[in-house]
Amino acid sequence: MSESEVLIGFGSNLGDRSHSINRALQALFRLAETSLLKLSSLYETAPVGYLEQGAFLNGVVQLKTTLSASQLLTTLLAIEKSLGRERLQRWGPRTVDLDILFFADRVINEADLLVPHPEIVRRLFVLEPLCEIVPDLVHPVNGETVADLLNKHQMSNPLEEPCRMVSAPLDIAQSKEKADDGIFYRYSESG
Ligand code: A4P
Ligand code: MG
Repeated sequence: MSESEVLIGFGSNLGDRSHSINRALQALFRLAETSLLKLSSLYETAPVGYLEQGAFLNGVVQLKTTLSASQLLTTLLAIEKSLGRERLQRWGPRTVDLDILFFADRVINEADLLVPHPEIVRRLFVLEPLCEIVPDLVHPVNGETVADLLNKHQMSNPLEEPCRMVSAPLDIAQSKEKADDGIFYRYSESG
């Protein structure tokens, strides 16, 4: 059975955002075919795309999985749904959004799945947490590292509001022993 290393971006801007993110990570963590490798810090970020909505919490997780890319997508959509996600508006508010950023070094162009995620290079809220955990990862389409992509993005968008780190992740080895806790970040909405 072949295993792939994948990167998933997560975001939430509705309700108890860190609670939704902790639950989504716990659901990923519990998948039999999957283990967690690295987890970024949690960042608070200004909304991109549709601006009339609340701030997001964003981060990135690296997994090892024997699922195929389409099985992983189906699983992510099911986790989003189980956490109350309703698709009301493109780029609009969401309890939790899970995107496949990279799936090994594969390039996938299917009707329901684009990998690497086409927006990576334009999104500070993805590049910053990615760079924290996998700065040397090479983008399989343009051949540049994540660190270079972040650097370029920052040079061409000097006025963009920076991501604000709000919580370091709990040690993953520690979380493995306490899988039932489902606490990956300790962050409270009231600050
Ligand atoms: N899909 C295709 N490729 C992928 C992929 N690599 N990973 C398809 C996941 N899904 C992929 O997604 C619609 C369909 O995209 C899925 O059913 C899948 O078949 P969606 O999440 O329902 O649609 P959406 O979120 O409304 O639109 P989209 O384009 O996915 O939006 P994004 O890219 O998820 O962006 N600002 C900040 N600061 N932080 C954020 O997290 N997020 C968004 C949404 C906008 N602004 C944001 C943030
Ligand atoms: Mg999405």
